[in-house]
Amino acid sequence: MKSRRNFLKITALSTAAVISNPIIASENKGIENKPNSNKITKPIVVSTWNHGIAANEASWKILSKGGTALDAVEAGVRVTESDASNMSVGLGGLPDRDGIVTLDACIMDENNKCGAVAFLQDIENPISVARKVMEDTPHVMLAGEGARQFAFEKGFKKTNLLTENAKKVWEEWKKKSKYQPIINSENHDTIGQLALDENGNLSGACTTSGMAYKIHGRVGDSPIIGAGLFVDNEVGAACATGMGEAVIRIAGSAIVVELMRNGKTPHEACKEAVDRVVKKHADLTNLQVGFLALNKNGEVGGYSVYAGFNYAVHTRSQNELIDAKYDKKQ
Ligand code: SD4
Repeated sequence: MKSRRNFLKITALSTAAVISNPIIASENKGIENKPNSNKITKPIVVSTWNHGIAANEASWKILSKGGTALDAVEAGVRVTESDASNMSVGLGGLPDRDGIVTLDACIMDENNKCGAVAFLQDIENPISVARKVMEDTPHVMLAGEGARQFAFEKGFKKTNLLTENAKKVWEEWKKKSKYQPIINSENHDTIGQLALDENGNLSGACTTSGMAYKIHGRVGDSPIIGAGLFVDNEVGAACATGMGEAVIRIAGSAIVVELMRNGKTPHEACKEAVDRVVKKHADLTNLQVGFLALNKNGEVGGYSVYAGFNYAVHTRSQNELIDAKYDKKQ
């Protein structure tokens, strides 16, 4: 994601938060925590990408008052979903190749309860619909028109998600694209968020407009439990960003959690999952994938195929952006 920083506009709130907090942005440093069960960092919330700073702020309002990780992650990613200037999540997200914005999201709590929506249209906050699927139905995932109808039944309002700006960008794309979905490492940036609350419970959320200009009906990893997100309250939580197809192929987030269960640090687990992505794909052109993980001790790690992935970490002392370590420069 070479020019991702140009592509993604940081919101005014994010900018303020970045300015007021020190940024660790040193080249390929990342966080490399060693397990230390004597010291648990909690509460803590972590999110993918620059927009994670603003999302973390919203989550922190809940976590700092002793609120649950589940409430915190829902509130956090709603900020990104409702930010029309963000072109990769929720309102204002780039559409599919037919000009239709379709959204994917999932949420998971400390009891292995989970809910998801895929290929959802016309709803600004899919994460909250996913939570309703989790809490009000016996199912895990609703998709497409059924998910949309369910959202209306639950009182969600119909919203036009295609902003004038996103429409203009799509119209430009159409001129050159010949209607081919192009997998481009610069046209997507999901928010995945993981939190550990004061009671030591973990939850996570993941939400996206998916890959821009995808074929109508395409669903990525982000709403798939075990791919875009996985939480096991005994061990830790993980989420993914980047090319969803590659994440699904290795059951990415579930693998990261299993690796932590087997003793890896969050950093080591994310690295090993990335190694697996690299090993399983002969052609790595534009194949960016990043994983973010948080364990029960509040230790954090992130790793990506290519340089450019970053994540925001909010603890009692700060809300900071960290550049993940990576496998390849470009
Ligand atoms: C997808 N994984 O739809 C998402 C896109 C993404 O950072 O994460 N971008 O494939």
